Amino acid sequence: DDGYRLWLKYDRIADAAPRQQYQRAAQFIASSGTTPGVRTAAAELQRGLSGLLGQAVPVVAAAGSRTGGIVLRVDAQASAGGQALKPEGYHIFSEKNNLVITGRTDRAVLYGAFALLRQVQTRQPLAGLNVTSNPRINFRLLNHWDNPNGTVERGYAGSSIWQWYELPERLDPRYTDYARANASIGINGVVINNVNASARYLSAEYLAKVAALAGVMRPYGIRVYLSVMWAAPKVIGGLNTADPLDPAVKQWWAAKSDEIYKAIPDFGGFLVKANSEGEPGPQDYGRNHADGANMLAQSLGRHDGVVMWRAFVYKANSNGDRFKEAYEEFQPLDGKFDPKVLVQVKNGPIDFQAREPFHPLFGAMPKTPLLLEVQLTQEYLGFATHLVYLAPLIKECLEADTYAKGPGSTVAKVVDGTVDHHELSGIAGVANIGADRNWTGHPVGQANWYAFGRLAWDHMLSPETIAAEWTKMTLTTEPAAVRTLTNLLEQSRSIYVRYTTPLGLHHIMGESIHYGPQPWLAKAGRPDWTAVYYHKADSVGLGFDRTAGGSNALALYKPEVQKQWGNAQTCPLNYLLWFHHVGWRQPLPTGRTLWNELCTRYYTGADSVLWMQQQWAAAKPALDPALYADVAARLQTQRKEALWWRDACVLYFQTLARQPIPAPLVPPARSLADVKNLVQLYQLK
Ligand code: BDP
Repeated sequence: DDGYRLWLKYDRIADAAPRQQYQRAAQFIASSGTTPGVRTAAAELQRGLSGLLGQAVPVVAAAGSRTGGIVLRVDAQASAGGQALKPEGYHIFSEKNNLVITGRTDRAVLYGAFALLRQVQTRQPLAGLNVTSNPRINFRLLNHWDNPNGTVERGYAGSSIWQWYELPERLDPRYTDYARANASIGINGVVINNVNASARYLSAEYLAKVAALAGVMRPYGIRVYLSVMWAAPKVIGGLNTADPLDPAVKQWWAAKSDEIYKAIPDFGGFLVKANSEGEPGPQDYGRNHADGANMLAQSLGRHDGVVMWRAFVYKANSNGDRFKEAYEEFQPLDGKFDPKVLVQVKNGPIDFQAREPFHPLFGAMPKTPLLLEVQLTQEYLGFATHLVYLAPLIKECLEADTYAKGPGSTVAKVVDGTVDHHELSGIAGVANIGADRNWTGHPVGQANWYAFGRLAWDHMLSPETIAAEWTKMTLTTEPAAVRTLTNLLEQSRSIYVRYTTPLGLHHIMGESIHYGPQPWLAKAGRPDWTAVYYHKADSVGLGFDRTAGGSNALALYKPEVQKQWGNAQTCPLNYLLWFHHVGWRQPLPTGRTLWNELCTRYYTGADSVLWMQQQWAAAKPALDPALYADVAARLQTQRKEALWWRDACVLYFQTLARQPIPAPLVPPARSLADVKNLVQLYQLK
């Protein structure tokens, strides 16, 4: 199994008894629909069911008097249990011994078709099926950090899947499989290019290519979006300014929007990274983010599109606390954004670390729809080498309580619009997809793509449910193996945190490449790109004091949240060093001192990778041999590098803590100089 088919495997069900039951319930597919979406749904059902059931399943125009089939029905009035469905929501129910998949739009029916296939793929019964499902979030997007030259920023699965030099004439069949995979998990939009954007995409030449891609995505309910380079009016428009208040600039964007919608009538809109990490933006002209976002939103005019404006900003050479900077720039702009603007906020205040407290902007901008951005590509989580299932990380953020409107104002409810009654709601995952045959490099990276889509559709789903679904659809349906693998996936993220950044440590990874440990990093292009800026280790202790006695970043949160994290004695250990500078000899609730607890976590974390290897090995009989071997080899590297992290961190922090590695832990055999050499090697040009 080369992994290309992802979770859409559709192999014949080996067990005769369940197969025959499904065969009886799926003898035909009735679809009178002529719209592309319904045709797509019928084709996918036919493909999936024929494969799974090992027999041809015909598509007919109408069920007539036949029973034992599946009926697709777009019905503008469709409702379920007296409740109107959302435009993308579906209802599956039994009627006259047929299963009906209905919804108000053809996209809804397509999602219902994939839900039915999932039911079969995960071996759930079809008899008496009655499921209604509405997406909780409206814009469910992948963000590709793909460049026009085919590279992918922070991509670890090969080059970009977009073949710009072949477009628009040749449409790689892979685009269709990509669209199928996304539709199967409810993703309805893709931003196809890097936020560090090239102006190239806005040229007529490239818009024709983008339009060709949009044509592939359309029948799958997926809209295409573009990241835009703020200075495009200068770079390709011949203007000498990109000032958002300049009439010529406004006119340029309005004309550009018209041109885009002419080529792509269902174009989704723009994503903007401005005045961040050297990218141009409205501040270059003394304007603010709202000035920029609003001008762009207005340029969309009557077209049905949105502007997603990123809040990932931190001023150059800031001496304060990077934690606070996005808040300080954006919170005062609440209420100033055009209704077509969503502000896109990363899950945490720093940058996609293995664990971060939720971003303080969530709950602090009630008048602005905030779009949650999470990272699926494992920039800080071991690239495509370490097995880390991300649903627990995403879920931890979604479930965090902002207390914005009293208890229960979770990030999920801020994002889905229920807390502040927003119509626009969105979530984006920075894609982990590349041209590698298996799409994600690490085979288990596929689970992160899958889990993102499922959580975007329904953030109430548990990471466990999603892991079990993905495992059954992708790896095996053998019950004991499913249990073992689901548990392995679920534990993997907290294990990664333990051997890399336990107790709330953050941003101590290798410079620039963001791989491996470099806690000693003290000099970089900016102070907030070093490690020492974040861990603040000294002879007294470890951790960033963000209480009132320190940077006071805690004050950005509601009092209830401050209470939960503000006291070093009661702060949950997972967040301790995010908010407190703690003495090395300070006893923790575990009964160990900070130093001993730190060592214990690094050691048990690294040893847990041995456990991961054992779990994977235990499932071997149920797994495809090639896939088994691939992951087993990656786990060997993961074990080696977990020890690398452990040794680097305990040896470096020991130079400040000046205490022995507590027994029974065995001190590393290598020296700090040895590990530093290793890290340097990985950074050689
Ligand atoms: C950081 C990445 C950088 C991205 C940036 C962003 O290191 O490559 O451009 O985020 O999100 O994590 O804009």
